[in-house]
Amino acid sequence: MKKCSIPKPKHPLVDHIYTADPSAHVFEGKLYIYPSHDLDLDIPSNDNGDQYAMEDYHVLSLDDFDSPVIDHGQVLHMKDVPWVSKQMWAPDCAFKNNMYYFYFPARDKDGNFRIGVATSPNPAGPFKPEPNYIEGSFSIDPAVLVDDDGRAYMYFGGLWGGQLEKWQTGTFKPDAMGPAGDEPALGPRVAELTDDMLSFKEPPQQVQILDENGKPITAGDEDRRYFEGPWMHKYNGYYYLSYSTGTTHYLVYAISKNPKGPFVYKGRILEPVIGWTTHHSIVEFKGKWYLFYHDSSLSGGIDNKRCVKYTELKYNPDGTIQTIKPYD
Ligand code: FUB
Repeated sequence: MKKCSIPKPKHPLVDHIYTADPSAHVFEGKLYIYPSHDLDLDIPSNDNGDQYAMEDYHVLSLDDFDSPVIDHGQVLHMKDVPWVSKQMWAPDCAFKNNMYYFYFPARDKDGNFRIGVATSPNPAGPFKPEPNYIEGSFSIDPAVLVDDDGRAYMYFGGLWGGQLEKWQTGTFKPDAMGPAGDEPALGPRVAELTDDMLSFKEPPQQVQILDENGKPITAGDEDRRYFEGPWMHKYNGYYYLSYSTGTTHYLVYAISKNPKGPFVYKGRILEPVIGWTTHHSIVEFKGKWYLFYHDSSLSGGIDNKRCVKYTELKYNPDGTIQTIKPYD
């Protein structure tokens, strides 16, 4: 366990390790952040994401924004997960049944991304992995919402290195491409979880994201179409699905009255950050809302050496989110 300094908005939360893809939650009255742990490796960037060669996870926590950040150390390593071959990417954590469930994507022994789960009675881990990945899981970036009625939903999926294009038929097709520019974009997938949080209750289904006229956002609409990094939160009775647009580097959001959609596109949350990827979570803590995100500023712009940051997020009276400029 390492005690770090008191965090400042829009500054790296910690600087003794590289961190990315923060999933923030309030557990036991504190803020817990579940990030990817970027390694200090010099690997050329490519569209397959080979530069993101992470091997383990740490958990960060803070009592409040005027308290030091605690790094709870390594909570899971790939050598302890029998099905994993490499690349432990963006995780999330959920609480139910008096247990913490840590969800993480990684490549299996065939090189396909799958999603696994590991458990702990403590939000800071360590987490004990299930021996196999969740049956029926594929692609990357799990985000789990435990709804007010106790039902839990996993949102996941990412294009390119995340392989979502290759799962359009429900089986892995190594040569499959995404839709043409004028066709509906691929959406993230959603599956309800079983009560024990360890399996899918149903086959994952595609989430639809529509424009203001009720038409599906097209694959060519790269400022608005889904790319990766889904997050789900609730505000004033609406489900807010937020995500990265990948190639255009925005964080955007769409809303619905139903956890499975369809969702209607509403706008931009965060303008592009330093580095190729942008990835986030949104959490309410002590009556205010916060955006946790990352950029590559700590390494001077290297894609695979990122740092988690936070800033306050504000809603307008009509429920829309005020766009954040990361460097103002
Ligand atoms: O950290 C590896 C990958 O980069 C994540 O899974 C994506 O969301 C992107 O942030």
